[in-house]
Amino acid sequence: MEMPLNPFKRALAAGETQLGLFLGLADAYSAEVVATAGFDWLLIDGEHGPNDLRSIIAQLQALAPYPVRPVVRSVDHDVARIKQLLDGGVQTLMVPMVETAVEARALVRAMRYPPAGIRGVGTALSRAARWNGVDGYFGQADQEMCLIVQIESLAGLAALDEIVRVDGVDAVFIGPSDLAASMGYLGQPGHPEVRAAVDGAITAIAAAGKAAGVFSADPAVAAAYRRIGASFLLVGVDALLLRNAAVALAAKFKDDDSGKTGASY
Ligand code: 3PY
Ligand code: MG
Repeated sequence: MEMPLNPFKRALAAGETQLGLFLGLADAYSAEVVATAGFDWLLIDGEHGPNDLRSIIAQLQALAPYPVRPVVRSVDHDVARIKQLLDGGVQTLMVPMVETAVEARALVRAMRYPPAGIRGVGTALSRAARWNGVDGYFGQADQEMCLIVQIESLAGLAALDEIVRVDGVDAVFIGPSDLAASMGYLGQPGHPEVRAAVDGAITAIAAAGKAAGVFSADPAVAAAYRRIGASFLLVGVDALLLRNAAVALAAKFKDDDSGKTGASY
């Protein structure tokens, strides 16, 4: 069978705007519900979301029939864990907390087979190669890999110019929450100094010819990031959508019903 291609990598390279949502519920069934919503990409979160390898693969399988691009965020930089994600079929990997060009180069190598990198060979066991069913897998695997590094600390910002120039880094995603914490503004990703730092980073990434990404659930802020060059955005979190709708519904009926409890349907 043919090599599965990576349309998200191509969309980022073409500068197409990609709107996405965090998947933090760690569930294939809810991922499929979201797949029907019209987002361009979905971030299966292995850093903060309660995911493991099996739940990530199950979500990839659930999303596969839909015209939405999956991206997986790894828990950390660990090469062995990254190898399992790649073998599980992850083609676009987002890695949190990248702070040096050395780290970025190591991540590029983790995603490539020798001689370009150090990815281990186990295609008989890997969904990525469809268990040896993909013709010419080794000749095509590296080029379909897409690496998104996250800059989300003062150290990362200081090294941004070098990191963005690393060959094999396809895109850089700014994490405003961790960046705010690193700047002394824990819980204030909208603080003017944090906003200015995010703006500066997006401008620098775009000027270097790489795709710049960022998270904001505030439509006005997301639009402002787009205007200065962010091309791929996360604009919400599945768990929050569910919770906010549940809170609003509960409040609405409690208000309507003078505080009576219990529900029938
Ligand atoms: C952050 O804000 O720290 C993230 O990782 C995602 O936006
Ligand atoms: Mg973060």
